[in-house]
Amino acid sequence: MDGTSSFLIVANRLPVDRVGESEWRRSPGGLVTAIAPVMQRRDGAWLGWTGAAGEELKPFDHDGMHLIPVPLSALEVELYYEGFSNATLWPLYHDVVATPVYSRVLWDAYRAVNDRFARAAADAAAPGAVVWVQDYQLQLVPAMLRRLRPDLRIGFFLHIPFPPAELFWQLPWRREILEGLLGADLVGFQRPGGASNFIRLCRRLLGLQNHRNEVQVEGRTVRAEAFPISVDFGELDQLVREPHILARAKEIRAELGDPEHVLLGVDRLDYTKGIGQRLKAFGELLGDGSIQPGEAAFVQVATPTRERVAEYIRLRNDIELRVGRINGEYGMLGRHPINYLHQSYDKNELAALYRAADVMVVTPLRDGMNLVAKEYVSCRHDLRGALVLSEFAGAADELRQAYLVNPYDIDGMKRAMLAAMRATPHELARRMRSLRRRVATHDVDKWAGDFLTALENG
Ligand code: ADQ
Repeated sequence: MDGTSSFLIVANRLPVDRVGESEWRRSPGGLVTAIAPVMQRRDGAWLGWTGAAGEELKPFDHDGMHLIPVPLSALEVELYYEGFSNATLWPLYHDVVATPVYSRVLWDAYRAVNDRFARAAADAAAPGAVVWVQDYQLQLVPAMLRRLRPDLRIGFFLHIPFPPAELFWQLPWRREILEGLLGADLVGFQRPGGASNFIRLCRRLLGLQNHRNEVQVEGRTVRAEAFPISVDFGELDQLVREPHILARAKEIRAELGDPEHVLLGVDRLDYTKGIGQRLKAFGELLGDGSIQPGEAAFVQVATPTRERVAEYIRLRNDIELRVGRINGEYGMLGRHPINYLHQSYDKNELAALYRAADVMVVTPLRDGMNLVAKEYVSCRHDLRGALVLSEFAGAADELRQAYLVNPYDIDGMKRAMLAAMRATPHELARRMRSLRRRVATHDVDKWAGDFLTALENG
């Protein structure tokens, strides 16, 4: 029997986190903010996992959104989520900066969980509903869902990079993944390069015909296109003007000993983010005397993430060793050049940090977009502050007035950090004005609107 929702989001996680025993709180983050109003307007539902293994919950309402939990067993969390999603697809799609694990057991779990999500979506969707599937954990859902419900309008958005054919080719299940995505009417990517990689693979691997960014599959047209995701510029811009944020930003600088330059990194502790490379560059600036101890402080906030996956355990050890070495060598009693925080922060504290930082250092080795770069820009209406940004982040396509760097080039990063620290207020304002114009006119609302318009009118 068909369900009743005319608009459905299908994502690995539900947009809520548990607080206490039975209370829920809306998760922070752009996707929820962008989509919540559409959900409320359209009698929408959101299908996803609660984040707790082995939990079977009935659908419930929260914050004007209808939420449909999809259960995962502890073993499925290990094989589908930590395994195929985060130890196979994640490194493969990020330039194989870590070695992907190819295992048939993981693949079987991925397929089984995707099938469960597709069935739940088929049950929840009203006739002719619009269904928007999110991200790399659910790439088989579009085709599985179309088989069950050919009446639906199906969109898919990939939040991470889509790799070049030469890398994707490694995947033993490359055909299945491509065919899974081709179940959608519209496949969205962060960058135009992702869309063209996808089209090229459809041609070479599946022998499909294409006309520009459209491929023909079994009499249907599938469109591939870039929709760069963004942040809620207006909300951040307002938040950071509040007196308590400004006061906290001042306090942060004082706590750091009021150095001339505060540099900041904010990332999940992930090997794609280039945290080690940026700390190495900073350490060398201290080592070769380009900056004096006490002149600059580096704050690195690294959110704990995927802590049971082997590569992440290794990475944490590497980073903490590096931080310890640099602080040991260049610190003074009570003053460390690197303030490393392996913690998650709330949005007020993050906004204050953004406001306190003279140089925001965002140097991923590969990143779908990188929202931190756009959040920083949104928080600098004072037109101060410099953004050092990796060419390998999707955000580099739009934020052309950042200090763009190749994170593999340590000397280049050192030069960019120094240039950012030494820039005149006039130069900083000129760059920041242009960066802000871009983010203000291309916020997360526009992202969701553009995708849904293309899906429904395509
Ligand atoms: P992520 O890899 O998680 O996202 P990013 O885009 O930077 O990377 O988003 C991280 C979010 O988490 C930001 O909103 C940031 O403020 C927040 N965050 C980071 N560290 C935090 C901390 N210590 N405390 C609190 N919040 C913290 C994936 C892709 C990206 C893509 C996004 C959205 O890898 O390339 O931009 O999805 O599509």
